[in-house]
Amino acid sequence: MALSDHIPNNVDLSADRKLMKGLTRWQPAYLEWWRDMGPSGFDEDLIWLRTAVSVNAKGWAHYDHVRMKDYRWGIFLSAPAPEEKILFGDHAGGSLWNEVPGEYRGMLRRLIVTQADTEPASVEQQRQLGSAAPSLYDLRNLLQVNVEEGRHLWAMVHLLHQYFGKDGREEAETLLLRRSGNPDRPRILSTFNQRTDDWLSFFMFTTFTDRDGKYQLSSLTNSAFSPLARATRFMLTEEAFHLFVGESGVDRVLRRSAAMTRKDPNGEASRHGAINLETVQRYLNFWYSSCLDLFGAEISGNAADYFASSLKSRHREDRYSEHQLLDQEYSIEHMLEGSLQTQEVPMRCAMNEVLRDEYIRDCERVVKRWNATIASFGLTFRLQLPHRRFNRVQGIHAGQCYSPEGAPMDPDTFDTRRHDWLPSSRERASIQELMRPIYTPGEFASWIAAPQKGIKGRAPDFEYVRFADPHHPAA
Ligand code: BYC
Ligand code: FE
Ligand code: FE
Repeated sequence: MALSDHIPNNVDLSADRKLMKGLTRWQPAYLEWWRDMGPSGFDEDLIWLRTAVSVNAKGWAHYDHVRMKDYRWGIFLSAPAPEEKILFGDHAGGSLWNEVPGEYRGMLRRLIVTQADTEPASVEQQRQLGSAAPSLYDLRNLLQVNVEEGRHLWAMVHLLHQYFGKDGREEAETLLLRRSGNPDRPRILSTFNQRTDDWLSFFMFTTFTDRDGKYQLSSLTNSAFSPLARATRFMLTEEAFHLFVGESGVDRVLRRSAAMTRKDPNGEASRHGAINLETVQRYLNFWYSSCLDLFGAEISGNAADYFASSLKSRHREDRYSEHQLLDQEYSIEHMLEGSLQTQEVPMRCAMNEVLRDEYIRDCERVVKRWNATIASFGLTFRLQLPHRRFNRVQGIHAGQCYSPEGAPMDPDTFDTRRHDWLPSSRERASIQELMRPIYTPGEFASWIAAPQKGIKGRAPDFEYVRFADPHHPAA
C-alpha cells in the first residue's frame, strides 16, 4: 500500500514526491516512538476511537473499534478562506504567505517546534494512566486524547518537512528524541516535564494545560503563514474534546467528593473512597500555576517580534478593531525594588500577558461551573484560582514567594505553608492509592461519578474498549 493510503490527508501528499519521501522516512521512527513511549499495554485491544478522515463539517470524524497500532494519523489543513488578508501586525492588509519568508524563518521554526514538542510530551506524561483507568469510558477518552496529540505532532511535522528543508527534517527527528522529565533531554516547556501519573492530575492537565493549547493555537490561527494558520484551525476542533475530558472529569470527581463530604460526620470524603475537596484545591493550585508559566514572560521581546511580524496574534484577533498596537501601553504589577509597583510597558511587549489574561478569564468560568456543582450538594466549600503571581517559575514573578491571594511573603513563611497550598508527596501517594483499574462496562471507581451520558450517543456502559484477551493483564 502506498504511504498516502496510510496517511489520510487533504494536502495532496501523493503529488509531492519530496514530502512523501521525507515522511516515509519519519513514519517508522514515529511508530517506534509510539510503541516505546505511547500508551502502555493496549496494543491488541479494540478501542472505540474517532479518526479524522476529512475536514468537511459533516464527515470529518469517523467512529469505530480500532487497534491503536492501526490508527491512521492524518494530515489535514482547514480550507483556505478566499480573499483572506493578513489581519494584524506590520504586514496587516497584505496577502497571506504560502512560503516562509527568509527573514522570519528562524522565528517561525521556533514557534512550530515549541508547539510540536508539547504534543508527544503529553503522550509520554500519560503513558501509564491506562493501567489505572477508573472505567472503560475514561480509558477510551484517554486513548482518544493520546492519538489526537499524536496527530497534532504529525500536523507540525508536516509543516517542518514541507517548508523548512533539511533543518525542518532534523527538528522533526529531534522531536522524537526528547523525553518528558528526562534531565538530559527534557521537553522544551516546563509543565510538559511534570509527572501526570494519577487521574486527578490528568483531569487537571486536560483542563488547564490543554486550555493553554487552545489559546496558543488560537493565536496562531491568524498567522500570515497560511499553512500554519490552516493547520492550527483544524487542531482546535480536536482540542475541544480534550477540554471536555478535563472539565467533566474534575466535575465528576467533585460530585463524589461532595456527596461523601456530606455523608462523613467530619466532612472527610477520603474516608469513603473519594477525594477530599481540599486535595482537589491543592492539585488545582499546582497545575494552574504551572500552566500560567506556559504563556512565557510578561515582558517579552520575542512576543513583540511575533506580533510585529504577523506570525502570532491575540486570541480572536478579529474581534478587536485595532491591529497594530503601536502607541498603546499595558500596566503590569510586579515587585520592583522591594515593593509591588505598576509598570507601563509597550503593548506589543505584553502580548504574552494579554493572552494569559484571556486564559485566566476562561479558567474563571470553568471554576464557576465546578463551584455550582459543589453548591448543588448544599456545601459552602468553594474552589478558587490562585493569584497569577503564586508559585511561578517563569517571568517576572519567578523565584518570589506569594500567597494564593497574591500577597508577598518571605520564603520561610512560604515554606511552612507550602503544603496547605500544594500537594505534598504524602498526599500524592494517597491519591495514587486510589488508582485501581475498573474494566467492567458501566462500572466506575469509588472516587469518580459516572458521566451523565456517553460518547457520540452511546451509553456510559457501552463497551468502549474490547480487550483482545479477556484475562487482560491489567484487568
Ligand atoms: N518553560 O520571551 P519569552 C499544547 C522560554 S500547549 C520553559 O517569554 P516567548 C498542548 C522561552 O522559550 C501550547 N521555557 O518567550 C497542551 C524563551 O527561551 P529561549 C504549546 C520557557 O517565546 C496539552 C525564554 O524562556 N504551544 O499545545 O515569548 C497537551 C524567554 O521567554 C517557558 C505554544 O507554546 C516555559 N513555561 O514565549 C498537548 C506555542 N516560557 O528561546 C499539547 C508556541 C518561556 O530564550 N510557543 N520559556 O531559550 C510560543 O508561542 C512561545 O515560545 C511561548 C514562550 C509562549 C512558549
Ligand atoms: Fe495537541
Ligand atoms: Fe490537546
